[in-house]
Amino acid sequence: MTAASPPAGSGAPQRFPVVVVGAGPAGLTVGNILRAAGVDCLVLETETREFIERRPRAGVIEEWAVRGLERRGLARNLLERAQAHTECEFRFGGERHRFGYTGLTGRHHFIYPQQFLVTDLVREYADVRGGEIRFGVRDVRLHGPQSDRPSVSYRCPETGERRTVEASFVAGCDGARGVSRAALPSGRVRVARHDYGVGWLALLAEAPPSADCVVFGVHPRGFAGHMARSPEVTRYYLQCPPGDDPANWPHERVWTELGQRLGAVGAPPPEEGRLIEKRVLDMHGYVVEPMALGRLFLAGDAAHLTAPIAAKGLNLALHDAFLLGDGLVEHLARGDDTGLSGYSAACLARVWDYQEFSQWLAELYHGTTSGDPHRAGVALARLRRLFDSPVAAAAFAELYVGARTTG
Ligand code: RFL
Repeated sequence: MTAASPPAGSGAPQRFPVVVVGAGPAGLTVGNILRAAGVDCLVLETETREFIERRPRAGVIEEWAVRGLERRGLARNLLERAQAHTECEFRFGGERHRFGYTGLTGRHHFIYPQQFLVTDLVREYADVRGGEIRFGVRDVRLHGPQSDRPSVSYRCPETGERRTVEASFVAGCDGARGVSRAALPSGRVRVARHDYGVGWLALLAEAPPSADCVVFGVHPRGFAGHMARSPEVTRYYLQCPPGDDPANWPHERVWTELGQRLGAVGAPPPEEGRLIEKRVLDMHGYVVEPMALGRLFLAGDAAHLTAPIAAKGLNLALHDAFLLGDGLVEHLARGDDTGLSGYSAACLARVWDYQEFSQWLAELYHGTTSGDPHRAGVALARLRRLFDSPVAAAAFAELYVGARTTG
């Protein structure tokens, strides 16, 4: 099902059934679902292909999300190369506390760096399924998203000319810093925000993982996290003041703090390596409601940001993309509007579940260093309960692997 469209550069606006703004996990998954159903679409991306294929971010993907990719023919490399994790470890009071979530839920996590997934998705979309994608576009603007004929314009990277593409639907998948969200009229949407009041120094080290699972250090000096990414690269986090300057964290200080905050009896010290990424993330989240108006549908970080506290953002982006891709195909191929009309509510149920879990977990990580003895006592009670109440452990495990609702 392809729409006749004049070639780019001919002067006349091109027309596509769907224009997808942003080639992250959300946009590329939507594009792949559309192409698999023979629906023509155009993906617009401000960065180059080389850049998005190398941009490191997430790494923990929930099993339902992987199965969703697999069902859509998008998980072949992931299933061959990803590690499966079944446990995590909390370190507090100088001791290690192992938490086996797969034993409680039957589900596990896949560890697969986000840039590998993006590489797979671009290749499948552009090189295998024949999808059209324009990289390096500038100054992207959405026009008339609530009209029957929305369009997207951009400046061509080669000529600097402004080009306009008409669409039946626009998928706004351009992440937290994109332009799609702002195209929703402010009087018709609500943006609910939450500021955690802490910063995390996000680090990537050229070093193998120092443990066989994700490790959370809840320490009087602040939270620290260890997350495997690949045999050569490991992600670490260190709680820091919001707005802190990464320059305040030279190599020596980083590894000393990681050693202290992740230290526990019998735990090997973190294996040091060159720090190839060092940035401060001010922990915050937001949710846009509704996620769609007229013919503009937001998906992923464009619609909701979940601070990486519980490693949920990429998973939510995939959940949205599955629902949006399937809903668009149902509408365009069969005239069935059920998926599109229920899209926002179906996404938001999982979004709010994950926002709640992130807040709950943030308090567990940061309460002890809040300076408030009441919050500190509550945080430790919450932590201990995971290991002495099977019911509390089961509830945590279900949310940690995202098993409460299905994708
Ligand atoms: P993305 O990945 O940001 O992709 C959006 C794309 O849109 C492009 N773009 C535009 N394109 C056209 N026009 C414009 N005006 C545009 N503006 C931007 C961008 O260049 C980009 O290519 O959004 P998407 O697809 O919604 O995916 C969301 C995820 O990337 C994000 O939620 C996760 O990375 C969050 N996250 C994690 N999520 C997990 O589920 N598990 C994790 O382990 C995890 N770890 C993390 C994370 C995020 C992190 N950072 C950097 C905030 C670790 C970190 C450090």
